[in-house]
Amino acid sequence: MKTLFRVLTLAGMAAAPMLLSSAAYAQFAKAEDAVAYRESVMTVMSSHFGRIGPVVKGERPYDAAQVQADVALVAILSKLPWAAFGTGTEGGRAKPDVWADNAKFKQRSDAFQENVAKLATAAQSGKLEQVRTAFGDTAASCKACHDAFRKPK
Ligand code: ASC
Repeated sequence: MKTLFRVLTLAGMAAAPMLLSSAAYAQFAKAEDAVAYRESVMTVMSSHFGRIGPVVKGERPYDAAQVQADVALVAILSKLPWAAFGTGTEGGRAKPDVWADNAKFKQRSDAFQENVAKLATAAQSGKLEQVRTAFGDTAASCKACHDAFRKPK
């Protein structure tokens, strides 16, 4: 019985990443639920990303562990919004081109995620100079996607 439990636990742990990737098929009852989900993720991600800005500008002391913690959250959050841009979820500040030019949207969101991965590597290095460069590249890819696909307020 104990062994069976262990096997089931391990199987559950192995399935966890699949559950995460099946978020790509996430179902939202209403379009507004998808809008609220993606806006919430962006808000929290922006909070943690934004904390690194003053550090790379030299306005706040560099605490490598704190930057790593913020970047770790950004890395997780950066995977989440995309499943909430499914067909029929038009709304919020998303421009119609998210759906009309979805290939470009995917390209921009992929580029952003690649930059976040590089930022995570830079944070792990513990070197502020590397964090500064990767942070700038990531911010540029946030902006590139927003400029093309987010309505101004
Ligand atoms: C942020 C945030 C963005 C990006 C962008 C970078 O913290 O909320 O949208 O950085 O401003 O240019």
